[in-house]
Amino acid sequence: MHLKEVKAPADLKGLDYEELDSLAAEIREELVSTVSQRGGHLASNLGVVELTMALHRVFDLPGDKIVFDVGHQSYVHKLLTGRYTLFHTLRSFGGISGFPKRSESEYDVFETGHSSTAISAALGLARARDYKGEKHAVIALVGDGALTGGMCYEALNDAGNASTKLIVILNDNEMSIAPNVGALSRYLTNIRVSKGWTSTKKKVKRGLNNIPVIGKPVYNLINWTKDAVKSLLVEEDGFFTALGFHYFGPIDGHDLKSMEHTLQLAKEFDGPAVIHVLTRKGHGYDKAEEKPEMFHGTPPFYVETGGLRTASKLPSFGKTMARELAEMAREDPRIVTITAAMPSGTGLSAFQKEFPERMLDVGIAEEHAVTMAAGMAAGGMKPYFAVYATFFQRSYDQLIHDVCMQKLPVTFMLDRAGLVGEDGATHHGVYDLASLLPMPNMTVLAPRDLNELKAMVRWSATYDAPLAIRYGRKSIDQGEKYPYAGFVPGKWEVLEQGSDCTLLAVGSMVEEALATREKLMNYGISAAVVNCSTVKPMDEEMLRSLKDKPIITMEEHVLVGGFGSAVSAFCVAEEIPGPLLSFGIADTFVQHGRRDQLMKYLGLEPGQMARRICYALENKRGMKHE
Ligand SMILES: Cc1ncc(C[n+]2csc(CCOP(=O)(O)OP(=O)(O)O)c2C)c(N)n1
Repeated sequence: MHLKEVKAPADLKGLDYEELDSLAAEIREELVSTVSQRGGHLASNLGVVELTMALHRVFDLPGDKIVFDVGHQSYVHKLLTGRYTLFHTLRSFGGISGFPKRSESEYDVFETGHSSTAISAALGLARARDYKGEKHAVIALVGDGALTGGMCYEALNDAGNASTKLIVILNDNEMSIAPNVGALSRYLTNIRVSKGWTSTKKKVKRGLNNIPVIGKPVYNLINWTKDAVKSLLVEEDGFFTALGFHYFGPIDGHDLKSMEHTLQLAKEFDGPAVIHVLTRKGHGYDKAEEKPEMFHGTPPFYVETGGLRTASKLPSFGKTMARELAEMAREDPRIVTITAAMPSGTGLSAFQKEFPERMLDVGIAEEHAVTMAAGMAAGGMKPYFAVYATFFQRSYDQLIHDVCMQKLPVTFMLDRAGLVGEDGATHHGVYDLASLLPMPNMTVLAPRDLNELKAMVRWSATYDAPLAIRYGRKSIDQGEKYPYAGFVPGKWEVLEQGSDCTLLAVGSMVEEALATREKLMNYGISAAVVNCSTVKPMDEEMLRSLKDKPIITMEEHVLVGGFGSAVSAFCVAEEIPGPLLSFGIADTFVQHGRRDQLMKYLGLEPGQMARRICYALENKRGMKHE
């Protein structure tokens, strides 16, 4: 049977192991080919091909339920649940999502994107089942990286005590995005070693597979199977057992037969069970096996070489920040940086290269990272927590209670603020201002380009209170046309003068405001453009000085609680005219697609904004004439 003939998981059930092997090879080929065009989470999906097939053969979805932690490894599941023909639209505007989506399929029972939620969600589904007197299985598929997140322990603690029937599959590939960290990761290594498993990474012998361009993995299947069955007989006497779970494993996650055997045992077990599965990230595509971190989430690439199809000419905001901090750290021993399992994504690996002992990877633990940073600040250090704006949402109470209330000098470098594009709704960083602006003692900055970011980072070392600097995924350098004049906190920068209205723009929207200004000229409208780089505190003096002309705010953030709202509130309090228009993100979850497509969808493309401004100014004039 070919992959294109698989319409539902039931189609897998009658296949023999030879057919299943060739189906696995086809799945890998499809994964590599589609992700090479669309970008996405390749290495994690290559690692769970057999695991996902085994799950669909042993369990009966959609009656039985699987919750995918993070959900980035759900592509194989999508391919096996009737979405093969749509798979080429992966992560594109209007296409299928890179994460589980309830609206996409009845086989996607719970949506994820942020890490470490699956055990809680699965326990909820299991309890709902029990209340309703139903009998189906509920499974949480969790990576060893995700298991560094605190919610997992709250859920395990609750589930082990409840003795509800629930299966947790721990997909242990020894990697988060980067190599996994922490004491629990060490514990998992100990289990592997004590049960006679050498490091799965070491066990890989790269090479051939029966996929032409992908290469063929070679290892001794017979040994794997024997080991797997043997290890099942060994009772774990440790962490999971202590929490009230029955522990199965470790088993070879690329050996379909032994995995099915274990899943069947767990299916029949009446209580909470953990199955410890060993997989290899990137399995079956040599480039991804060699560089699992790079192929964790990749932009489009060439299959033959693994090289990216388009490489950005500019360094990212994150890398620029990290290099600047490294320079400063040479002189300032107080500076330490923190990441929650994202050293490369945040750019901090550039800092880590020079100061490995001053870059702390705390695991996928954003809440802990914030309070730990607060502790470091209270102890006299100068911590910088670099984190994607969307994952920072996790740390809201820690921000209030541990940082702002005590006015501790923790600096948050909020990356991917704004629309992130293809990762979609769970990943857009559009709620950070709404959480930061109401917070007493908080200062919030947003650079218009890389040069301004550097100046802000320099300045941050002299600042002794909570600070957040937000910047987007798209790198911007305006040095040629708008050379940077120097950062003065609390002072906005007039980039262009104009007599008809003033565009007040934040961060990434400064570039869009300048483009909108050009478009407005075609309508005979002269607009000033102001870079509002200190979002809090606002430049109140400038705002007051603008009261005689219409002002228009622009931000890549939700409208409620964002910059436009803050300007409106100030104007109401001062009894001066508020914004004529506020551009930002409406009250909706924005789906996936290229940033330019999403901006257009939201009416934030410069031509669209110029037209709206033109109508609004005409209406205003019309009202004056009446
Ligand atoms: C709260 C949160 N922080 C950070 C991330 C970014 N992230 C996505 S996947 C991942 C690593 C997950 O590792 P693991 O669970 O072991 O899965 P694997 O990719 O190794 O299969 C991270 C850090 C996230 N999705 N959610």
